[in-house]
Amino acid sequence: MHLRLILAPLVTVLCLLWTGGQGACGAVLWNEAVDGDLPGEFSSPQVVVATFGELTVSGTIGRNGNSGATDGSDADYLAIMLPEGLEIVSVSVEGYSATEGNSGGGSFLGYRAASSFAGQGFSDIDGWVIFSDDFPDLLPALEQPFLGEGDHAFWIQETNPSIVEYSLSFQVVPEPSLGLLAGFAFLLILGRRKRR
Ligand SMILES: [Ca+2]
Ligand SMILES: [Ca+2]
Repeated sequence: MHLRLILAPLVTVLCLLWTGGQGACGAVLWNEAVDGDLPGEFSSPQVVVATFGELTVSGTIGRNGNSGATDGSDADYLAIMLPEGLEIVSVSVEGYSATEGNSGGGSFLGYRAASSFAGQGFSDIDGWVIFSDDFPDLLPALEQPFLGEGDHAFWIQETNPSIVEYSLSFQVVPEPSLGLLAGFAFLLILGRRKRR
């Protein structure tokens, strides 16, 4: 298991302890029902700045009247700016349902390590995945062990004649520092001694 995925639950526990178990580390990064449709222009994604915690992005794609997808239906473009010292260690699908029509095997998500896309071809993306409601983490499919500081653009669309509601959860944690690694190693050693 990747070290960052081992550390992520530890950081989550520390976060809950820090906030008194209120779960205040979670936040809505974008909710189309409140914030409006994400842009359909691949060269101008909606830019959002990530913070520490579980960040959700919720929206609708497909034949809902908006545009930007390769078939003319609704595409959503989002660029997450990760400040120095933070990492995205997983992107999970929290919700996925076709409210109209049949979405087939899932919907398309393209990724590029940039603030925008130069086009809508496969040469314009660094990775892609067809996602549905059974995806605990999209990063392995995108061949990204984690996303570090900087800009990360996401292109979400549905190409079947349907309307899909989706909700993605980005887990943002501090990048493993030497102190955190030393502390984790100490806890491991302590745990092994107690088991003896
Ligand atoms: Ca949308
Ligand atoms: Ca859109």
